[in-house]
Parts: sequence; structure tokens; C-alpha cells
Amino acid sequence: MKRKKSGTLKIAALLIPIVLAAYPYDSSASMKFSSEMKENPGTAYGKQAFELFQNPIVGDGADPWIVKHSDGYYYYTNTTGNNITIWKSKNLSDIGKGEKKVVWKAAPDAPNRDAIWAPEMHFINGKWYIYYAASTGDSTKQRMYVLESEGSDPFGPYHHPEGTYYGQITDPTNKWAIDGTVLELNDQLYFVWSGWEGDVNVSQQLYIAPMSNPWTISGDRVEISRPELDWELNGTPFINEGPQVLKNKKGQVFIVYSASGSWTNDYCLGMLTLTGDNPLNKDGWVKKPEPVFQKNPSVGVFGPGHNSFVKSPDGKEDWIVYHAAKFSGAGWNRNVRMQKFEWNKDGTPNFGVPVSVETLQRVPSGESEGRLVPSQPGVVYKYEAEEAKVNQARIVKNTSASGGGKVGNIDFADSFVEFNIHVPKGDYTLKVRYGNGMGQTSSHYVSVNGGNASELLYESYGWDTWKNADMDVTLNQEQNVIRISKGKLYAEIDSIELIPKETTIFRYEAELANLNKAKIANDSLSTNFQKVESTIDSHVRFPIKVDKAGTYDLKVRYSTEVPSSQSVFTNDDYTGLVHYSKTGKSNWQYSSIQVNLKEGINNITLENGTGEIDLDHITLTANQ
Ligand SMILES: [Ca+2]
Ligand SMILES: [Ca+2]
Repeated sequence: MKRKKSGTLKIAALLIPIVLAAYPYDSSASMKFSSEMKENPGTAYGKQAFELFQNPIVGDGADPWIVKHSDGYYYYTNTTGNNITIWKSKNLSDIGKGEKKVVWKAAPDAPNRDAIWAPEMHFINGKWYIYYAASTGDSTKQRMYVLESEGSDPFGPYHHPEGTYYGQITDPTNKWAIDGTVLELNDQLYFVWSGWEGDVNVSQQLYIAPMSNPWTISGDRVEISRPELDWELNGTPFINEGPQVLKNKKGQVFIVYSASGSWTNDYCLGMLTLTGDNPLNKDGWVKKPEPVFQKNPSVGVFGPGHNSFVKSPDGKEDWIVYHAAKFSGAGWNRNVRMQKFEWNKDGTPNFGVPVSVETLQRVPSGESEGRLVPSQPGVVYKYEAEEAKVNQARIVKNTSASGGGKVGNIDFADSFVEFNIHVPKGDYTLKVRYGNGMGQTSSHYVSVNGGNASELLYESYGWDTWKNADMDVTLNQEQNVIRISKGKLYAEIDSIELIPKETTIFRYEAELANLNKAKIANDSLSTNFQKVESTIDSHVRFPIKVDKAGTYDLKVRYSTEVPSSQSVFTNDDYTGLVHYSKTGKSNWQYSSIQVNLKEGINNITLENGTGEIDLDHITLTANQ
């Protein structure tokens, strides 16, 4: 996180008691944002508003590989070091919580028993093949290996394919090799991997070779890429690795690969496009001169790379799954994230930029049936742990944490973090943003104004992967003290939020609305770290639900370089114009208009703009 932002957060939390979410904040971090809203009044409950998730989807991990199988499940694996582990889930967004099984471990004396890296599962001719790099543990001796399933169950059992030496798959040079993947093109299989030209670790190239079956390379390797451009040359040795095959609707083949040192902030994705139809022709692969996906320091994303591609459950959307450093300079301390990507008119993929881990994203299409824009409380009080009173614990600067700091070493019986809270009396949801890397549930004790302590449990997601744990608190006075003390095992604290139970202001993010001819962009100064860029043709439609019919104050948070306006339609009736005075880029302001809403579902649409306008969110407040 940027320092500049931390200042904003601090001021917002400490000096301005009620903020119409006028600052970026995290909400509902760990859990999906489901609601009990009715999709259609008069029909049965059950359909939900669409759900949201936040990255990471796996709290500790690197080299993610995911595949959607015909049985309706996603299968996921990542580097675990000394075995092959597979996760299984119906949903992409909760794959990290899926059923999990170690499907293979080498014999103690096997040459492929350790440094097991970047496994990939491929379903070929009715069987699963798992490709992985391994050695005896000396990673300067890595080679590629493959396992074959006995049946069609991804959970195995697996064995070394017949006739192979511990499942090794190699070209005649038998040089250092990692990150192998399979390209299927015109009924022919090709193996693509990252390897050394000779026997010295100076540069990792990408190679391709033909295969005669899923475990045999049947020809010489051909180099198709080497690190040569500035953005491929950060860190030594120089690196091209993690090749991944991507095809567009017309069947055009791309290889997206990772470049620069995986331990650097500059690890990124590059792309090769196959021209012609012979992938063994070195000159047929054209490298894009710029990276296609790279760090985004403005929202605290560093070293995004080593990806995998997958479709949403209904097949309508394309998603990229990748790992990133947990914070600037975190090196190999990484977690796994995902986001949707689009296609350009020329048929090339457009991955955009990596989103903040604090951004709430829609779950992939097909995971949720609903289509309402989720309402979020318009009033949130946020306090950073590093600004609180800390006893027998340590304040640590850390860019993975909000405000740039966290409290760790809450290790002793008398360790605590104490927050002075100034809010209206009432019932609140207390959200504690914690980190737990213990591998099992830990806890803290929470007490309010010196009262009895309640235990708050923290699921384990990895250190510096922040999640929220919630509890209800009643604050009987305006000035309150919330003390969070050591509980079971260990955990760190980033911040807390207090959300009034009786909120009358609700916020709806523009980037979560239904958009037509409008574009989502990252913006570190907008709520949810995203905004919508709308033009004169754009329609931004908010299907929302309110409990009571009546007149509401609709506020639009916008910024614009030129004075303009948009028409507001409520349930397809013209309501009026909302006017936007010139603010300058990302200088967010509110403009308001009164709208009449019926009980239940309403559609609010902003359209017919007279210029280019950036929209952050809308809020609705019922008039008395
Ligand atoms: Ca913090
Ligand atoms: Ca927003």
C-alpha cells in the first residue's frame, strides 16, 4: 500500500466519524458476500445476489495450475516441494478450501524425490498426466517427469508410465528442465518447457519438441524464446519460464510465459504468438515487445507471474490464475490470485493489470445465479492496529497490510492491542483483519470496555495473507476501548472495522454493476480500488433491492475532466439529470438526485452522458 493512502485512511478513521465510504477500505474480506435478497418479489427465496470474493484464493502457494474437468469440478495443484497434491472444488473462487489429496510421493531413494516444482495436470486420451520438475533436492539438477493415472480419476492412483525411468521425459540433450507443459495442435502433441542451453545456470530459455505420446519426446528441442528484452532481464540468472498455452476462439495459439527473476518485484508475463501452423519453426513464434501482465505498485501488487488459464463454470468467461509476492520484496513468499480477462478485437488476450487483494470481485459466471449489485454498508469505522496502543507486541512496517503496518509478536499472556473507539452507541459488527500462518486455527480474546473477553477464531491462510474474522459487539457509550489479546497459538493484526448493524446508507460499487460500453479500471483512490470509465454511449445499470418503498437520496461518486451530466432512469422511467462539475482526474466528488423506489428490486441506470466520466460508486439513503 502507498504511504499516501495510509494517511488518508488514518484521517478518515480517527477524525471523521461517519464516512460515506469516501476512502478505499476492505470489507467482507474472507467470506463471500452472499445475501438473502429475493431475486423476484413473489417467488421463492433462494436465488442470491451475485457473490463476491477477494484474492488470494490460496493463502500460501506458488506456480498454480488449474483445470476444469468434464465432471463439473475444478482440479488445482501448486508447488508443494516433496509430493503432488491436488485440490478439488465445484467453484474456482474457493478452490483453496476444496477437498485435498496427496496423490503421489516418490520412493525415498528415487531421483525425483525432492524439489518437486510446478506440477500440471493434463487429461489426454482418457487418462491424467501430471508433469512436474524434480531432482534429489539439488535444484541445479532439475529434470522433467510425468505420472500417468490408472483410471480417469484425477485423484489417482498414479504410476510411472511404462518404459520410462522414474517417469522422466526428456529430449536427447537431457539438460536442466522445468515447467513442462503440453501443446495439443492438429492432433499432434508438443512438449514446451524452460531449460538451460548448456550445463551452466546463466539463462533459462523456452524450448519446444514433438511428442509421440504423453510421456515421450520424439524429436530435437527448438528454442522459441530467450530473455533478451529489458523487462525479461531483471535479476540473474536471466529467466523465461512457466510457459502456458492459450488459444483464442479461432484456434490461434499463444504461449504466455513468465520473465525476470521469480524472486523479484519485476517478475511478469510475456507472450509469444504462433504465426503459421508449425510450432517447431522457431521463426513462427513472435514475441510481444511489452509484458502482458506486470506489477501494479499503485495497489500493492508485486511479482505477478507463473499463471494458468481456466474458464468460468458456465464456460462464458476466461480467468487467469497466478501467483504474486505477498508484499514488495517478499521474494518467494507468495500467494495465489485470480481475475477475469478479456479479448482484444484483434484476437489477442487482454489481461489488464493485477487487481488489489482488497478489491471485491464478482465470482466467476455460473458460480452464483443472482444478478443484484451487492449493497455494502455506507458507514464504516476503520482503525489501524499500528496506530493503536500496543503492549508486549511489535509494530511492523509491511506493504501487504493496510496503512502500511501491522502488529505482530502478540506472543505473551499479557500481549494486547488496544483500540480507542469513538462512535455512536449501538450494535456493531467488529471485523478483525488478521494473519494466521500456523497451519491451524488460532485465536485472540476480545474485550469491550474491560468486560468479559470473548474468543475470536482465526482460520489459517498463511502469514501476510489478510482475512477478516467477525463478531458482534454492543457499544453502550460513545468512547470505547476494544482490547484484543493473545489467544490460542499466534496471529497478527492489520486493522479493525466497526460496521453499524442499523445502517441507513448503502453503497453500490459501479464496477460491480451491469455495464454496457463502459470499462472497469483500477484506481487506488476509489472505493474497492476500482472505477468505471463511462462515455456518452455507456449504460451503467444497478439492479438493487430496498426494503421500503419511498424517496431516496441517490449520490453518485464521480470524477471528470469536463463538466457533464448523465440521465438517471429508475425502473426505465426517466428520473432526471445528475450533474457533474469538473473535478480533475480521480478527484472524487458526489453529485445527488432524488429517486423514487418501490419495495424490492429496482433498476437504476446512468446513461446518455455528455462526456467522459469516471464513476466510483453510488449510495442510497432513505429520506425520512
Ligand atoms: Ca494496518
Ligand atoms: Ca469503486
